[in-house]
Amino acid sequence: MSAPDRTGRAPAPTGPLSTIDYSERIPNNVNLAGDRKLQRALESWQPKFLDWWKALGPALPTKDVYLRTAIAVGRDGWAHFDHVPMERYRWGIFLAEQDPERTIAFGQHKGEPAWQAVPGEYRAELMRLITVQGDTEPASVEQQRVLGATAPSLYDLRNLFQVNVEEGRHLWAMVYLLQAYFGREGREEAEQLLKRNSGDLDSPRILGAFNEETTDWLQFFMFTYFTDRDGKYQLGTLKESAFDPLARTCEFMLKEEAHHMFVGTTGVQRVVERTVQKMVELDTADQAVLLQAGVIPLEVVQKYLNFQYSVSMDLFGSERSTNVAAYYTAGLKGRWQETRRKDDHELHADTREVTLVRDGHFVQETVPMLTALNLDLRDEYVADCANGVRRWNQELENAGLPQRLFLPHEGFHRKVGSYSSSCISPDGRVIDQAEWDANVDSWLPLDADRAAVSALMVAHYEPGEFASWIAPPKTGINDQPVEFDYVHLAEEGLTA
Ligand code: BYC
Repeated sequence: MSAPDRTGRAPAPTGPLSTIDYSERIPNNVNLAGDRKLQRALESWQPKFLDWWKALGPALPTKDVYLRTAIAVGRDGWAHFDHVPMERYRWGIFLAEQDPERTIAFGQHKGEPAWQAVPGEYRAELMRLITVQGDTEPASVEQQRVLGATAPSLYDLRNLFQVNVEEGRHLWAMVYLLQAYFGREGREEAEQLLKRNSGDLDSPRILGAFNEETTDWLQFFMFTYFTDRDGKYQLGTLKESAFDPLARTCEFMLKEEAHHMFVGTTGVQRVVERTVQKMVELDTADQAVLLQAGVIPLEVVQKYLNFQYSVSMDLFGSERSTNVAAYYTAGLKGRWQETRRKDDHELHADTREVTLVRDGHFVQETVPMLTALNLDLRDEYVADCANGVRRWNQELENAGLPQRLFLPHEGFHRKVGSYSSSCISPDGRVIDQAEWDANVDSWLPLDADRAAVSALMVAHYEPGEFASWIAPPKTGINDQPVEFDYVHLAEEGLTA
């Protein structure tokens, strides 16, 4: 049984309810019907969400899309695939099953039972973490709003929309927590999540990367590779949270997140595959010739990679952060795979080296481990990012080409943390402003690069057809053929 929280409200989750109740207006496995007040609050938020979706969600008019919908949270068979009109997608509230024996794995409350209610002393911090997480979800949908107009295929269009509806559901997940556990303030925060907008000068999204434009599909693939991967790691730390409803929510979100990163990994890989084919066929690496031949030159792919990787690195916060130390000690946010770590899970005596820039040189400083936990997480992320790059380079290696893509140095183009006041080249040299200015055009996408990429982005809406700049995938979605009619456009969409 869940204990009432300190706002006096009874939180909804009552235990494992593996099957999701689709008879409800808001599908859920948290027994929403048993909490009328919460149900009313969510039902009054629902039309605002739908208005937001209509105004700032996918712009391309569609009849229906072959989408995955969560139907259960158990280990097997959690998803159902079918053509559904997007505005009738069953966004809902799904938590992973509860482990009634779960105890807190780290921090000063280690060993105590996981919390089913919000402890008053951590209310503000928990609400902040949930709000930041919630803010990113609709932001990404806003960023990707216009991409449908230039989709390279129906397969890719469907993947874009799948990512969009699931980010919408992740917003629901955070709104549920805010409304169920944080009273009036939580309801107000839930409203704000729809009012801040990506790139809005007066009311921007909270974190930097979520105010950048997603200009084209190459950037979308880089976003789902690098930025969604930050999502994976941040959700992985919140999945360890002592606050059990947050942990269970994030655990289920991570299931959906895997497909988003698949879209990024395979998307970039298919771009590289096409470029490599043309490089071999035409025996050239010349950018202008390759663009003329309808593919994206590797230098441009590298610039997009440099950009998205560096803004995503900023999402981990500072290398030295008292915030993260406090979150960890309180039990709000753990480490990646906390329970598999072989240490005392309190870390008071531990230290680690952090790289800083001093007088134009990299220096190492030893800091308490607790304050370096953003870096601990970022290191896991960097190692994971490198795997995809290796996979992309395999295309080049297989074709016998000498060029390689690479992750720029962790200090390159940073706005947050210890590198943010220095100029650092992609190959990891501290340089002066003049050298930065002289070279930045070859490191980050120029307007001209984005324009050249955009010029290639012509929509392909015939089943099985693909744009020149991207190879078809090896297999379709859910065992359907690649040439399946994944999306039925509305009449207006066809002429868009
Ligand atoms: N931009 O101590 P610091 C996802 C702020 S993505 C702007 O260095 P801290 C998704 C910071 O808020 C995952 N501001 O860092 C992906 C703080 O401000 P306050 C999203 C930034 O607090 C794709 C101040 O600077 N989830 O799910 O240890 C599609 C000093 O901060 C930035 C989360 O992030 C920035 N980049 O860590 C869809 C998890 N970085 O509080 C979805 C929840 C820092 O002093 N959030 N600041 O006013 C957190 O755990 C932490 O807030 C952060 C920052 C990791 C973001």
